[in-house]
Amino acid sequence: MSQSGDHAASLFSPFRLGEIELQNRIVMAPLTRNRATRGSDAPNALNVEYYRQRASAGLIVTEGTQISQQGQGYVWTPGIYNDQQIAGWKQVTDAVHAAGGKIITQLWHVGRVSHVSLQPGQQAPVAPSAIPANTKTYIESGFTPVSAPRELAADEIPGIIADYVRAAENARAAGFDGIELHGAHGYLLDQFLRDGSNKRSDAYGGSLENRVRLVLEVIEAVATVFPRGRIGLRISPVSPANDARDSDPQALFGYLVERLNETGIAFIHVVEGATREARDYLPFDYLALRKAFKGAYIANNGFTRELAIETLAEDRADLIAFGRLFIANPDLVERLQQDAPLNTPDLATFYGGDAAGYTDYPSLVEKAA
Ligand code: 8OZ
Repeated sequence: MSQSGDHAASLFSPFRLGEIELQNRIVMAPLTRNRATRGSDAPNALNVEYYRQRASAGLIVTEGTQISQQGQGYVWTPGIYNDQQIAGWKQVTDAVHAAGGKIITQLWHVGRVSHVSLQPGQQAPVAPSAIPANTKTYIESGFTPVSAPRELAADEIPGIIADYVRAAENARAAGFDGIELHGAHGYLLDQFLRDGSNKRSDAYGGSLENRVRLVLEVIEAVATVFPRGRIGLRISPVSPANDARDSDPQALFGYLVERLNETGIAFIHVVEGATREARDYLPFDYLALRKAFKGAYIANNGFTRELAIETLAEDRADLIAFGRLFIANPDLVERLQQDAPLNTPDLATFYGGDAAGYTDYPSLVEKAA
């Protein structure tokens, strides 16, 4: 029998992720969709329906959700820093739980990947160092280069950590099963990790120990709100997304994982290769990270059914996160189980808009009707 015949079952078997019981090994990856309520950046009924439709995933990781207005980098992304946003998210978690699913939120601070029009008082975005990223964001008027950032003063860092703590408290109040810290794709935490964006000479820059400091401090701070078994970190070791660069990613992420073991967090969620592009973009030993890390390993980026099954069979991951396939297939789990054909995602409706290309992809049942 083919590998998919013999080993497919593991993809659909339950898994205990730290303290979270999952019904299968399929994770819905965090996906930016820019459909929060305009003006408040609070989740709304359309967002509730979108997540409810996808509740058969073993675990949903919400789209990146800014911990503060300063942490926002794109228009119409949801926040989790005020009561209206908490109330919106509560509707989402209630709907997912009622449908038998589990959902954690991805806490996000974009750092230098922002635009003055999104920032409090139209100020410059913040970063470890005053180095602009060579990347674009989108604002109401469309795609635009990001604004030049200013360097964070050391005495501002406790305020950012406090924003993470408030966001974690809000996530708990909103009924989430846990939190994922967005440490990938060239956003704030990743900017601190990497020597291409972090040129600081204080305790947060220079040595590996100093560059991982902020991530570890944020973890310790949010661990006062959620148990460690409900906290994870997303990383993208070689992805060039948003101008992320480091002179030695293998050493950096190898060291980070050793330090993460001391924290006892439940998982790392690893974007393998270049985000949305080649998995073999640059050589990197992901298996070394998996083996070094004591918690669970969620693998992501460009997975097919076949590769997911093979990856679990070879014990290269505990869980597989699918992004684009979940955009187009609300019942992805059912389709993978049946090895049924998949709907094709429509790039034109990924970012912003209404129900079209968001909640109107048909399930197998709807298609048959
Ligand atoms: C696509 C568009 C905007 C943001 C990421 C949060 O790359 C994002 C994102 C993706 O992690």
